[in-house]
Amino acid sequence: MRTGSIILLVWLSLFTGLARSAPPVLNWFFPSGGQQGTTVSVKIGGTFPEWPPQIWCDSKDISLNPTEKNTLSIKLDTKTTPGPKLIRFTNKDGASAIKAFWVGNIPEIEEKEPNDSHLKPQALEETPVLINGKLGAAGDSDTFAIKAKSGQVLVAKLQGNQGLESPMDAVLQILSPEGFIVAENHDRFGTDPFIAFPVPSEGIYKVRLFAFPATPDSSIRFSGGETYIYRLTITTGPYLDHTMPLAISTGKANSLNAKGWNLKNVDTKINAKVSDENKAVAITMKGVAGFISLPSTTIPTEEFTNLEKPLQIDSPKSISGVLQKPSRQEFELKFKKGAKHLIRVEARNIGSDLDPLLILKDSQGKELKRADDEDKSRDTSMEVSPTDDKPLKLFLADLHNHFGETFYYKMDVTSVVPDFELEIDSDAYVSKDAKPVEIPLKIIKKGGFTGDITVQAIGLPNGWTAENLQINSKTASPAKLTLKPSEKADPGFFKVEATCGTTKKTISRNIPSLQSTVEVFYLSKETKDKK
Ligand SMILES: [Ca+2]
Ligand SMILES: [Ca+2]
Ligand SMILES: [Ca+2]
Repeated sequence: MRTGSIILLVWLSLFTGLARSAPPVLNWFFPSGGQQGTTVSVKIGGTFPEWPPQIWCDSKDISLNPTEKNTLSIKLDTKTTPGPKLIRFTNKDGASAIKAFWVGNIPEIEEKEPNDSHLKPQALEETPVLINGKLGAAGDSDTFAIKAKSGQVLVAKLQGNQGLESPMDAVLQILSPEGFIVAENHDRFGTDPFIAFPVPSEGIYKVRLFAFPATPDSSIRFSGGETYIYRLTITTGPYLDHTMPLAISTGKANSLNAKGWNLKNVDTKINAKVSDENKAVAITMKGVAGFISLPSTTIPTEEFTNLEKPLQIDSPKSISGVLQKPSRQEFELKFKKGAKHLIRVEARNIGSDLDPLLILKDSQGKELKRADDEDKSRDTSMEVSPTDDKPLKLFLADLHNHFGETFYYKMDVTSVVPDFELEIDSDAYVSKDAKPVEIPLKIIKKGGFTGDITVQAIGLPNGWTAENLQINSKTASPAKLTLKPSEKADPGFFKVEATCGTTKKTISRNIPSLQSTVEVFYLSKETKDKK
């Protein structure tokens, strides 16, 4: 009897263990993207208590169809916008992490092993091509062979850590037909490498990649694993790297100039338009490899082209330029006494080689201040508030005095006005033991903001209630928005809105590792065991 009851007890706790809440877990997609106009069979790494699962996607222009377990058929229209599509899985117990599936505009293939040796690489018949691959185990390296001619630039761009969250710090190399390393890059976009190699003579060149862990450990071997997923673009044809200017003005027609490689026979004019709601716009060119996401801005954009004289700035604008000489670029700031402006330079964050340094001088040439790195970034910003009406001189330079075509920058000059931001700390919340959910909102005040803010949960699922949260000048940060579940509260999505006077903001959560933001959050109640 005794033995029997012990067995029963163990069995019961196992059973209740299984019955406990189990939200879906999503680790990766493979392939982690596809070409417009194709249907891709995608394997999903993770655990899914139900199949078919409930799927959330931030875009309506792709269709996701569960087939066999842990597999999705993803259909992409020819008009599907390129870039990251955010996907997560949900059930009554919660939501998985959000991951991105990337839509591109050039043909895609899958990597084929074995390809470790440069003597036995995977041959690429045509470019442009995007290879979906994995550094599947420790020690793996992948090599691809492509025929290239003198006068061409061989471009190789790896996406792994940036946008896919693969835990890898990859290295790219180009090997000559004789097998010598003729180009190597470790990091361009964060820790993801990029190479543009001018081909000296015709032959079969190889592109090789391997990786170290994104979080360094003591191993000296190359690193790998099932999560070491990458997308590698290779081309000897036209490649779009960035545009000039590097931002797009909302509500008007913008004429952009494509910059990159092998663009000699390509029309490099791009016409683009973006509405006020869109924070960014995806830019691709037909038949051209390379994708960029341009930020939108409500201030005028301008390209700094006539470098012979300082560029005059007397009002907010977004200036794009390239540091083409070892000298610094000069601006003349004509602001009124006491007017506050913020000058923010973006370079490394947008793939430029420039490590920006800002130096502010008075009209006599006396240095007032300089700004270099900021937080964890090499990019920088500076607040300027003149003490008289005389113009100020602003210089933008590279910290290491380097220069060249890839030393581009975007410098946004904006007036500092009272404003606020609220930062939300997650994209999914769960009520434990039927208790209310508290959502911390970090309050960020700018330009001496003192206003009152009303925060409201919008579109709560059935059975949930929330009182509006009032934030005033005395409220401690983070403020807490409380959501209360009833006995029969449903799981579902909601948004958070903040109002101050006539200003209304939808609170979004920034996910830099996926180069995305999300503004719908998931709410659920932990399943209680019935004992
Ligand atoms: Ca591999
Ligand atoms: Ca390999
Ligand atoms: Ca790297």
